Amino acid sequence: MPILTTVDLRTRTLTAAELTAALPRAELDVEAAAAAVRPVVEDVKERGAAAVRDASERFDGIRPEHLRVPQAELERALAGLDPAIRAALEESAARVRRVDEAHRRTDASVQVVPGGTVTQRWVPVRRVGLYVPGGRAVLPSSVVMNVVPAQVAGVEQIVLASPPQKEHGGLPHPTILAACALLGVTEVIAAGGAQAIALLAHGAEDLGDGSGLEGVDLVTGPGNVYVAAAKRLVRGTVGIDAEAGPTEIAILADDTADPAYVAADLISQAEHDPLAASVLVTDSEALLTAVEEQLAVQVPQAMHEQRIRTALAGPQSGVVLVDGLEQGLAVVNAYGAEHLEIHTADAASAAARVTNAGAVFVGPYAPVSLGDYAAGSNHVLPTGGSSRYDSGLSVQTFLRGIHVVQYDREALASARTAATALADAEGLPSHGRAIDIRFEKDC
Ligand code: HSO
Ligand code: ZN
Repeated sequence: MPILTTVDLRTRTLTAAELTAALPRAELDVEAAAAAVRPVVEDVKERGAAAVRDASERFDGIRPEHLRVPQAELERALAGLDPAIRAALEESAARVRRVDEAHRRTDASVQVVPGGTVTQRWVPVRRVGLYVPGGRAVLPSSVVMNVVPAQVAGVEQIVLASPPQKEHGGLPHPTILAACALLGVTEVIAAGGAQAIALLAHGAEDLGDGSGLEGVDLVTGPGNVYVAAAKRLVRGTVGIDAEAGPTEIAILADDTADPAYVAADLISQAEHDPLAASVLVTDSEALLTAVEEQLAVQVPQAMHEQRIRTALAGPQSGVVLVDGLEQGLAVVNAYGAEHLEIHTADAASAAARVTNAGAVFVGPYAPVSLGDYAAGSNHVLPTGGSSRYDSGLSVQTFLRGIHVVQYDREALASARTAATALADAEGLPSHGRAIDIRFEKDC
C-alpha cells in the first residue's frame, strides 16, 4: 500500500482553476474559527487582563499568576539554558541577522525633474507584538525568526507573547523565555491563542501587577487556526503578517533526485502536525516508486510516526504526476507552497521560474529543515496558497515606506499643465487652483 495518494495529471489539459482544484489541499476554515474566537477577542478588548486569564484557564488549563513575565524569570531561564542550545540559537540568530541586514531596504531618492525629487524613506514600525506558539512543540527557533528581523528593522519596542504552560507554573516554556533573554527581549507576556493576539492588539490598562500593556502597531508570528482567525479579526486595528496555517512542503523532483532525501524531507514537515501537507510533484514513476520504498523504511523509524502517517495520508498530502518540467512548474506555481524544494537536473534554473512560494530550497543540500533553523532565511512563511499575494517574515515586514516629495517652484511649473488638466477632468478645480495660485502671486 503506498503511503501517498497519487493524482495523475499527465494526460490532462486543465484550466488554471481546474488545476488548483485538482491539487491536494487542506480546507482550513479560518472564517469558522473567526466566529468561534470573536467572543474571546471582544472580551479581551473590553475586560483586558481578566478576560485573558479566564481564557487561559479555559484553553490552556492554567490561570497565569503573571501575565507579564518578571525579569528575574527571564534571567533564570537564560541561566538554565543548555549551552549547546544557546550556541545553536546564537548561530541561528547571527545568520538571520546577516541576511536581514543585507536585505534591509535603503531609502531611495529619485530626481523626477530638476528641483523635483521623490524619496522613499523606510521607517520601522514603532511597537510590535510577536507571537510564538507553545502547543504540540516548543519552537524557540520561532523566537529568533520573529525577533531578529524586527530588531534589524529598528523596531523600538518588541513585546513577545507565548502561551502559559501548566507544567511551568503558568509561565511560557523556559526555552522560549531563555531565547527572549538571549535576544534582549524584555517585554514577554504569558498568553496564548486568540486571547494573546487580542491582548497584543488592544493592550490592557492593568495586567494585574499594576503595569499596563500598550497595544502594538503590528502583530506577527505563526500559530494555529484560532491564532490566524484572531489576527484576521484584529487586522485594521493593527497590522498583521501573513496568516499562518499548518506547515506545507512541496517537492518538485525528476529522476535525478535522491529518493532518500525526498522521503526524509516529506517526513520532516509532516512531523509538525497531523494537518501538515507534504506534496511530491514529479514526472518520474521510477522516483515515485523509490520514494515510496524510502517512506516505508523511514516513517516507522520516526519518533512521531503516528502524526506523520496521519499527515501523509491526509487529503492535503500526496503525489502529483506530471508529464515534464513545464507541467511540474505549472503545478508548483498553482500550489504556491509555503516551502518548495527543487530536486531536478538544473535546479537553479527551475527555481528561477518559480513565481509562487513562501521560500524555495534549491538542490539536494538545501532541505527545508536547514531553513527552519540555520540557513539565515526566515521560517515564518505564507501557507494555504497565500504566497500568491504575501511574503514570509523579513526585515521588510517591520518597515513602512513613506514618500517624501520635495519640489521647487520651477519643478512645480513643469507639472502644472498635467496636474491642472487632471484636476479639471476629475471635476476638482480647487485642486488645480492650489497649484495655479503659486504662479499668480508675484507675476
Ligand atoms: N517548518 C516550520 C518552522 C519550524 N520547524 C520551527 C521547526 N521549528 C514552519 O516553517
Ligand atoms: Zn519545520
